[in-house]
Amino acid sequence: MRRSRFFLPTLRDNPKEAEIVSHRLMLRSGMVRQASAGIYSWLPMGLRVLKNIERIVREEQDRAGNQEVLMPTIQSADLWVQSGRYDDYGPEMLRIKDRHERDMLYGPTNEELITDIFAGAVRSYRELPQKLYHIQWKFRDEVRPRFGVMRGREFLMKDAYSFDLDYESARRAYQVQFVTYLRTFARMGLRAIPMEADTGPIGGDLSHEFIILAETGESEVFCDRTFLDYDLLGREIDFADAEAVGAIVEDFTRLYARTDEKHDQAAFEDSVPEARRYQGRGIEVGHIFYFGTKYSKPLGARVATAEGGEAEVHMGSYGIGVSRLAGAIIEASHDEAGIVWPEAVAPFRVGLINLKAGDAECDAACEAAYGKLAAAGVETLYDDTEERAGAKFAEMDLIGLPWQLILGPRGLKNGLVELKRRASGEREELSLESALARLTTG
Ligand code: 5CA
Repeated sequence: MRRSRFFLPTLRDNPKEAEIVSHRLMLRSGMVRQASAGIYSWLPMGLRVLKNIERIVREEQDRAGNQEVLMPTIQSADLWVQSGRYDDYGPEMLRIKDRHERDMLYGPTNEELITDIFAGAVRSYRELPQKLYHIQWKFRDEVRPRFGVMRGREFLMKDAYSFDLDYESARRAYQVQFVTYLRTFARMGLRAIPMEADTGPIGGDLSHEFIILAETGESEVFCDRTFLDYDLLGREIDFADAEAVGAIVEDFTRLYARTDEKHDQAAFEDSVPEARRYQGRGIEVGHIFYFGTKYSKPLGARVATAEGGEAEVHMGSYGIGVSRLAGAIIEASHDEAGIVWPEAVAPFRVGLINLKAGDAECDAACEAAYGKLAAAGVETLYDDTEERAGAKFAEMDLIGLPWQLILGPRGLKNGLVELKRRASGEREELSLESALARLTTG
């Protein structure tokens, strides 16, 4: 993509309404624009990141044997009346009437709808287990939408649902999602710690929130600092091996880690030596629940059992805040100059800077480099504009692409270009061929 053509409305100054760094940087780097309170448009730069996050979430859900569906954003109120949540959900739910005066709503989550789909299709224990997920926009009329996409009213969520014959099998499904979450967040360069959590309006008695430690987080958390040295699972997992999966969950739930609703100061002090106690704030990027028959009972999700009877299925639901993650990753990865994107979610891998646009030799070298990167499938933002060098550097640092490839007439005379790693700030002078070789491998 050529910078001169790219729709990238960056801001020089800090927008006043943004209280936290990720919100400031998302606005300044032209990723999103607010449409109304807690509702955002995603501009090209932001959408590229959102899609990368979504792709990782999808790949990991698929890998663990979940099947993707797509349910609508607008739901009929009927199922919610049946489950008893139509009244429970209160003013957070956006209620709508259609032209026939029927009660509809913009889904804040999908337990009811998915349970109804399941109940209409599955009759026998032989068809279990089932694991379905979708990635869809949700709406919650939050009391205090704030921090940009971190607490929006409209937000993108991955929600998965599991259906099992009994508790034991449902617990395995829960554990597989638990481990899948560790992998998913690790791939985004995040250290997300699973913490015992309250179940809120979703309900149930077993639940973990996945939390990134950050002072700007909205959750108050208490945990053992040992987590900060944990290998959070970049490695491959055999999900068919229930014992191996169970062992990982065991390993991660052994240490004290709880959100404030579940916190017990005496237990914390008993189990964690003072020097290892972390008490601070965190960002909830995922939340998983086991809630047994809470929805299958009222919505009639029953299957025939091997013994000739009938049983309500045991369910769990598993959420990831896909749009919130865009902000959370920035909270975890930035410096004074701007965003530092981890490779896996970066909107482009390389920023190619032409230090003297209009200079025939420099233009030709940049065009050649741009062509080679494109041919190798390396996503590149080519700054071909006539801005000053200083402004180009500042903007590249702000938007945080992992690599900067810098070409100027002075270096080119000696056959040299500059390669800068955004994360470390390390710069190296080398030949264009060596630089391209570096960027097109790995
Ligand atoms: N049905 C369950 C699991 S599928 C559920 O809705 N869980 S949740 O309420 O915890 O939401 C799942 C995830 O969505 C949260 O962990 C959080 O990362 C994200 N999320 C929740 N509310 C918002 C919001 N207002 N703005 C942005 N992300 C949100």
